[in-house]
Amino acid sequence: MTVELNMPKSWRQETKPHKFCPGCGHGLVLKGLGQAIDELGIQDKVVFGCDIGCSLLTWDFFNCDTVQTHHGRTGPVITGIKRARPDRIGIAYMGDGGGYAIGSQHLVNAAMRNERITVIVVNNANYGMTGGQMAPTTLPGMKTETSPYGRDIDKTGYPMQGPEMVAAIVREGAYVARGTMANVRQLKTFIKRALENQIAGNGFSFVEILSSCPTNWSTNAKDTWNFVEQEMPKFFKVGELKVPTKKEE
Ligand SMILES: Cc1ncc(C[n+]2csc(CCOP(=O)(O)OP(=O)(O)O)c2C)c(N)n1
Ligand code: SF4
Repeated sequence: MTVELNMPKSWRQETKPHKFCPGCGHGLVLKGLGQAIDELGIQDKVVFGCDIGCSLLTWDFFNCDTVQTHHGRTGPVITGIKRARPDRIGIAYMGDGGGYAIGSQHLVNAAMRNERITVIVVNNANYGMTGGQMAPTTLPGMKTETSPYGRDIDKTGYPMQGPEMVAAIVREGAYVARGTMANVRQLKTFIKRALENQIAGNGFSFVEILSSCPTNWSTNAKDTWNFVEQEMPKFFKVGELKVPTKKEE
């Protein structure tokens, strides 16, 4: 019996199975992204940039031009490529540590400049690759390697809300949304709309995806799913925050 592989065409089949831990959300996010690339027929135009952190495991993930960057610097690298080659579709893919901690100034400035790129931030509420330290997105009371008694919001503040911040500073023409791995069809739709916004030349597009890290959360399958589906949306509201209404002047 032959088993038919259900993989996006834009995935590199010879590098699968992928390298993420079992139960990791990155795989589902990348499935949605791969399907969006397939449906838009843009595989030959995409330049995919991945960060340091577990996103770097995507350096050989797609049959697309790919660049792996310094931690937090994927946005500037993809911005440079897009400015040099406006005909390309630039995708900057990173974790919440890369996007909201070390790379936060790049995210803010790319959004302020309304760069015609698509940024995807995978929010797993911790620094995954380095062993589960507290991230800007760690939930109040959540235990991590560096918050063993739970995140104390009096000392470390509330979780960073990336899409809300980006939506507040972008200009007309930008697209901003938050999806979740608990709804792959919806996350694919959000990523597809973000890419369409770039293709239309409207402006900056930004999608955060709520995602799992069972290895560092130390959760079983049921608790992992519950955390993504029930706990994370209490602080991170899923949906579209900004949809372009007119092309920027
Ligand atoms: C300039 C720099 N600072 C720190 C590090 C160490 N480092 C590697 S991965 C990482 C955290 C990654 O976390 P995140 O961006 O949330 O991605 P995840 O692994 O959770 O997908 C850190 C701090 C680094 N590689 N380079
Ligand atoms: S450490 Fe966490 S984010 Fe990284 S591959 Fe494993 S489960 Fe995924």
